[in-house]
Amino acid sequence: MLSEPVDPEWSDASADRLRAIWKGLPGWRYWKAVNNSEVGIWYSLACLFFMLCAGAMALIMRVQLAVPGADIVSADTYNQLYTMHGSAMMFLFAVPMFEAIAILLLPAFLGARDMPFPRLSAYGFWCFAIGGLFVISSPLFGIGPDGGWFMYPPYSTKFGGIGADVWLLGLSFIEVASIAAAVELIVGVLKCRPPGMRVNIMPLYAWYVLVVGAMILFAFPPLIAGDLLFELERALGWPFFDPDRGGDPMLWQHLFWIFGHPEVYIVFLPSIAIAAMVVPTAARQPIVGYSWIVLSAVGTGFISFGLWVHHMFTTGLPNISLGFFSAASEAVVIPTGIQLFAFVATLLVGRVRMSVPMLYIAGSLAIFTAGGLTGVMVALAPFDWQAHDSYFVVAHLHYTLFGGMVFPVMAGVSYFYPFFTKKKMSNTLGRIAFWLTFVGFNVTFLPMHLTGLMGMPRRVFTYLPGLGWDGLNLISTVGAFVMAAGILTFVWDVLRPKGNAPFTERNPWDAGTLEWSHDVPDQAWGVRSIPHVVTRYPIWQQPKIVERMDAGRFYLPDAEEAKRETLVTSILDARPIQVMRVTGPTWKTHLTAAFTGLGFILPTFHIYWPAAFFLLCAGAAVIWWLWTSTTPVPEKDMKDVGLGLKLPVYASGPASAGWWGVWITMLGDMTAFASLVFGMVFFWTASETFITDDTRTVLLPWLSLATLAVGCSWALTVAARETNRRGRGGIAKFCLTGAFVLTIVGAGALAISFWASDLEPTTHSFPAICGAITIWTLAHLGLGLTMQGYGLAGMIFGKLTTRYDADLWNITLFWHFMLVTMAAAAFMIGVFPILAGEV
Ligand code: HEM
Ligand SMILES: [Cu+2]
Repeated sequence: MLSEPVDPEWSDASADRLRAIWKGLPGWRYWKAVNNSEVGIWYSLACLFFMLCAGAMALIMRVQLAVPGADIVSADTYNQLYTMHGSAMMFLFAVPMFEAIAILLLPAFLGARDMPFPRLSAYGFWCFAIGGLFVISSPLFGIGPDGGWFMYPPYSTKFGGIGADVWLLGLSFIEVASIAAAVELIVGVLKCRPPGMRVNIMPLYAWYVLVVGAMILFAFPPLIAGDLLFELERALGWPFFDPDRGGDPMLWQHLFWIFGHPEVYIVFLPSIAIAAMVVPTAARQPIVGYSWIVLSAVGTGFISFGLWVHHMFTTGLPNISLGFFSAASEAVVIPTGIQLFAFVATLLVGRVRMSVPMLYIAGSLAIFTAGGLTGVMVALAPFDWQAHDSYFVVAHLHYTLFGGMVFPVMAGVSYFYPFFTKKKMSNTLGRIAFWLTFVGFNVTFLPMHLTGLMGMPRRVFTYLPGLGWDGLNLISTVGAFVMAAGILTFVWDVLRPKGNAPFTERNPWDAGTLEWSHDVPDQAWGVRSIPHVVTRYPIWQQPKIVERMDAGRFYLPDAEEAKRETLVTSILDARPIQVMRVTGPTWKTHLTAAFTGLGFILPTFHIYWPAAFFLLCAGAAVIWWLWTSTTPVPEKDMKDVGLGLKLPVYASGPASAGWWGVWITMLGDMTAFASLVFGMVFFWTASETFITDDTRTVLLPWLSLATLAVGCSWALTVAARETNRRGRGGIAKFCLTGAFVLTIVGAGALAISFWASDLEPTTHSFPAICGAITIWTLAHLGLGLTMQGYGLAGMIFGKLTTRYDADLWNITLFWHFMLVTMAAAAFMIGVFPILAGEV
């Protein structure tokens, strides 16, 4: 069947229909786009912009440090500069750059037409852009955060103007967007692969996206929970980190580094993923040790969550923890080593072409290995006691970040550039940029090892002459400018207009993976038809595949109903299960992002009521957006997708991508909640005065009522789904109404149990953490209530029926997690204090 010729007339007509529906809008309406190709480009350019800002701040710091006693900037400005430099590089460049590139590339790797939830990525991008501009511009107005990129209390809870609020609220806002993108990427990898692409043949890049997405899901929520506690302390005086009132600044350090260490790997693994795509192409040889690489990537992901304490070696922890975390930190060398060795092996067995991308990969391997070696040094606690907070650490972290992130990203950009723009970057400029950056980098950071060992502390705005640091600092500053020249050359080559340059051929590097099947010049539809893939390097290993894709021989070659469509397949073996209709251009996402932005940014200036109002508006905008676009009732049940296959157009429950989206989001949500619970247990183990004989607790009868009501509300929600499924719509409506009422009762009782009790959160960490858990649970009840109302409205207005019940499945899924949250909250604030202190 595959080899039959296609009717040319049909082929042209169907191509026209596809083009029409995927085409972007002209003029200013271009900005309504939600396609992964548009959003991905904006996202990457925004990250690049933030990177350049943060780099400029670094140059100012280097000028200030060039000679002893300089006064280019004041101490106060210097503090803001390094804080913003570090924070922006990590939160506005390293992580979002990964997500931007992944959003841009992933569908192409998978032969999909778009990401599963295009509007979600657009929303995430606009949130990121608003929040990022707000945070990065704060030093211009002198209100930048100045507590360092890890914001340790007590300094940051007590001093520093509103800078800490800018950091906490601005970055939390961005972290939410990062999690949204991670959810989308995970669902993309799990559910949007082409038919036949079992997990064990998917491109390594997709594996890394999956691992890193999962890491973001478990690493960011503890930080968000920490931000919440921090902001409650700053705004309302709840003493989580104040030892005078039973708090403990170490809790912040734990929550921060439970995020902060995996963050290092969140930054590093996606870059390894780029190497995993460039290396086989450069060696013209499938990657050596595919399964080993996958196992090591997953292993690195796991181990990286067990290392955070190595950032706290100097805080006076017990020796047993030092030993354990030191050993674990050394252990991560093994999976990292395996991945690097697999690349080296591939290069050894292949015939390597030293293309520009390969040059950057080689540079990255060299620099990262050097950074890894100093990592092995600082992972030894006794060495770290000496090197901690010195320039040795600054040198170490930049070696890992440049080797593990900046160079691979440069490799990726020059490698994929022809894929995005159909033009090539200049070979000469590429090599000049590489050598300037590489040499400049080493001239800047190599001497810092020495300045550090000679005792220069990090985060100082100046130093005295005659300490032996002068010459080394001057060299570092000169090197920084050489490196800046290299990076600017590279950026110029990326951005310079290439109007006259000819289009490149289609697969300029002779790569084997699916993304290079894209047509030249590019079409917004991505692939002309979605292929059946049975090998790891289809272009190398499945003859004629590109030709047949182009001819529209495979799946979804047409857009008969003028809808944007892509295939959904099963998780392990990629059996086709649904034709998913994805959403198109809109302004709703911008509106929602603007409201969300105001809701986060206004509290920075201590403007609370308008902020609450705008958050409500954001909620309303989300409802409007979901109501008008997600899971619409289709005009027909089944659709012929080509090659004789008929698939349903609608799916609900575990077959649908949306259900998985909710599931994965809730995993992140539970992680944040678990971090609050961790906080409570931490206080209890760390302080003897946390629960004492005269500790008072919440009102237990009201708490019990709340738990009971929420439990019943959950049961009724499940009952609504089941009765609806069996065609008993009337009963279902009745159940859901009952659930709605019970949720209100439960939330009310929970609020009373805390606020009518004697607990006064500002007095001590115990009432404060109980209050935080109560607020968290109440907020979720509010969300659960909204969902129940949404479902009810859906039933009344015919959007939700027996057959089309995806929303109800998703609502019920949320409620499973709601039940767990409520039960755990009730246990922690009601039962645990009694067990723990015999109160
Ligand atoms: C353009 C080249 C860069 C230069 C010249 C540079 C320079 C510096 C300097 C001098 C410091 C120490 C400030 C101090 O302790 O007083 C620093 C800190 C830092 N840099 Fe960079 N950097 C560069 C690129 C990067 C990149 C690409 C990243 C991450 C992806 C990064 C992440 C950090 C972090 C996390 C800190 C710690 C900030 C803190 O102490 O709170 N830097 N950088
Ligand atoms: Cu670490």
